[in-house]
Amino acid sequence: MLSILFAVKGLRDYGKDHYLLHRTDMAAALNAADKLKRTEGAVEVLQADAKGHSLLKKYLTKEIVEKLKNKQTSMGATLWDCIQSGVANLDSGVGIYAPDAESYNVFSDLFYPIINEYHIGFDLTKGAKHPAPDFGMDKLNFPNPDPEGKYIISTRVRCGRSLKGYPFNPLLTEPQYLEMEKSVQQALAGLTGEHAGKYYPLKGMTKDVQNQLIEDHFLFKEGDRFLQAAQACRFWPDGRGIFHNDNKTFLVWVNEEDHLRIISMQKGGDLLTIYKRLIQGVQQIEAKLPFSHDERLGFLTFCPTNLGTTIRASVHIKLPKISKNLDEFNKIAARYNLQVRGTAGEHSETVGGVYDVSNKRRMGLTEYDAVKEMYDGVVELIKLEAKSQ
Ligand code: ADP
Ligand code: DAR
Repeated sequence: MLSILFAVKGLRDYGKDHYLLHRTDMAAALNAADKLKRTEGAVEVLQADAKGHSLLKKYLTKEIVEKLKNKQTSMGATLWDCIQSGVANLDSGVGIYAPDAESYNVFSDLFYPIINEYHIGFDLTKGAKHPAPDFGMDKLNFPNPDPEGKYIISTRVRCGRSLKGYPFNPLLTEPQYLEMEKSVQQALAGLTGEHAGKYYPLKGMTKDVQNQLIEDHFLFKEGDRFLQAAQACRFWPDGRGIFHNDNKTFLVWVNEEDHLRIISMQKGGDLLTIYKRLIQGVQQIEAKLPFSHDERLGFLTFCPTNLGTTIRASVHIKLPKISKNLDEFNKIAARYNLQVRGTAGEHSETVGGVYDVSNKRRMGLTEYDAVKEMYDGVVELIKLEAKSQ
């Protein structure tokens, strides 16, 4: 028991040092022996926290640690690089990230059961393969589910893309961040029509401009402790930024959690217009930049929850009757494979009863299916709200 307490205390102290060092290259600070020691203590730390409910806690066993602790990918990723965030943040929901594309294969004994559980109904251990990309252009039909604007405040559809040949955050060097930013900025400068816009590096952006963009839900938040502990914030804000068109209805995040987050959004519930704008934007960008795609996993991302289609289609919606009790609301949403987030997105609370409701699944279905799953679920939630007392 004493050893567990020391392990937990050590990690808690380690956690503090961790955040102070996130601006430097942590790989130098945490050598291989450090990483191995923490990996060997991880199961005890996770299991000692009674409140923890992460998928990492559920699936990281001593047997898996023994089997994977000395493995490395060709880019040098270790098991510790995958699990460090979930061990430092015991309240994680998932708790694991891939330091590079190869990690999904080298550490598949841990990634696969976590992927199978998160992406409901998709089972890699039974040979499942993510379907080929299909935006469903031949069958788009999403009439506005709330034409009178009684419930839906705004709608957003985003996807993630990784640049082929580059690792993910924990292994990226500062020169790589800068070179990726340069090549993405050049590609985005060539966008035409309603997608044309301007790139704004985070470095040099005034705090007022940055905070207003975040407040308006256009720009990613800063200081996410899960990403910090995953070594996703090193050299911040170098190489990070946002592209958007004049109307801020088409946006691209550069080097936040993923290399690219491509976003289409606007006020109201006109999902069809928003989804079409995203498709056209992705098609323009993929003609200029090679994306990292896997035969079995689909489009590759830093977090396993975003693999496959990488699509998160969401509405900001007010459903005061059925969302009165949040636990109940989450259960209702889960019936339609929907996920409820707070007004400012992940790890946030609701403000004024506005919830971010989106599809949870991103693997084992097509891009069209993922968007339709959100659409169909939101239609049902509105019906339930309308007939509730
Ligand atoms: P992601 O969508 O990239 O996975 P988050 O959950 O952090 O990440 O959400 C990112 C931002 O997008 C947050 O500011 C969130 O409020 C905003 N957002 C999500 N859905 C909508 C929506 N339908 N309308 C407006 N803003 C939205
Ligand atoms: N915060 C981490 C990741 C959950 C999924 N969200 C992402 N990838 N933004 C957790 O384990 O809770």
